[in-house]
Amino acid sequence: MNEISVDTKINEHRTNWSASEIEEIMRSPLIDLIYRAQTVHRAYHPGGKVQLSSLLSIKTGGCKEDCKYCSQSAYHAKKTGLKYEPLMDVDLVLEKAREAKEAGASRFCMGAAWREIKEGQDFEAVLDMVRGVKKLEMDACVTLGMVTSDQAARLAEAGLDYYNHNLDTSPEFYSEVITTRSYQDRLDTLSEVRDAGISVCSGGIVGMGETMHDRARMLQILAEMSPHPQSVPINALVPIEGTPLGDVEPIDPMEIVRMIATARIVLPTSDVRLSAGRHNMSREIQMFCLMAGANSIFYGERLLTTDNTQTNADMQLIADAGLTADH
Ligand code: SAM
Ligand code: DTB
Ligand code: SF4
Repeated sequence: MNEISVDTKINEHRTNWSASEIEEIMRSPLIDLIYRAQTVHRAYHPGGKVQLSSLLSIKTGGCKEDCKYCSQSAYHAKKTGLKYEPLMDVDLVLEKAREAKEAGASRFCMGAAWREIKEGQDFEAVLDMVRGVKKLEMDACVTLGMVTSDQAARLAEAGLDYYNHNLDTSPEFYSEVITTRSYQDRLDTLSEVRDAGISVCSGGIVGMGETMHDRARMLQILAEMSPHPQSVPINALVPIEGTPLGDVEPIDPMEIVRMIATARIVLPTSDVRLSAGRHNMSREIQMFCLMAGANSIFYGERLLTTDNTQTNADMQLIADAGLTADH
């Protein structure tokens, strides 16, 4: 990739974006949007690297939250038929981490279908998992629901690099999707994570019936954080049969490209991850997302409860784009 110069005055790192400014960018002519996103991307992330994170569901199903998109909520368990699985053994998790590393992932993300962390045996086991992943010289990431300051401090002490907790959508649309915890709860968890010195991984989902304004609002709130979240996953809704959002009409894939490009522009230093939903996207759309500034993907054959793209296809995609995997 050749480096091109960028006017950093126009494309600077800001925490005072308004939602309407962001929406205007998102709706701008596609070629202008992509050009601007590429310009920011090359200035802030030279080198053409794609970061690879592997996911593992360490505790599956039976969650007390009612997130309408999620296969793991106990509210939809009868209809989804998802099998509940208790917390996995530490050794088995570390075996999976080792496999992910061998396949080329640099980060291992462990997800638990918990509303919040509870002190005790399970939390102690998760701390051991974090320590084990660090011993493998991988970045460690967990997503465990809400955390207290004490729990965040213990995770930091164990060596945790990233904590994933998504805003999911705008504050205005949020109550259409989740009613069992508030937007403020999410922001509070993110503050605890930040204050503990752990890098924040926070993004959301497109394709749940939200407007472009909702998407811009979510990006505005992420961009208000200081520092900006180090990692921003953009998920396309994976429609799961039996969930309330299981038969939502899929959005035009170009809207995902627009979301990625806009995230790249307003969050210039963040890693923007093209996350769930790639399985339903063409190779060309994924390529477009990489051109629009995505510099990270979920890598590995499974996400949490659904399939992801095959690893060899991902390696081919990265090579064909003229990029390289960041090990
Ligand atoms: N229980 C924890 C929590 O919600 O914070 C951690 C796991 S949860 C599955 C992590 C994130 O995955 C959600 O916030 C949501 O953004 C994303 N996600 C879950 N199900 C999804 C789906 N069907 N399609 C797209 N994204 C999804
Ligand atoms: C995130 O933003 N996406 C991941 C991760 N954080 C934990 C989860 C995607 C889940 C997709 C649906 C599933 O496999 O259950
Ligand atoms: Fe539970 Fe997380 Fe799924 Fe919501 S997204 S139901 S909190 S596992």
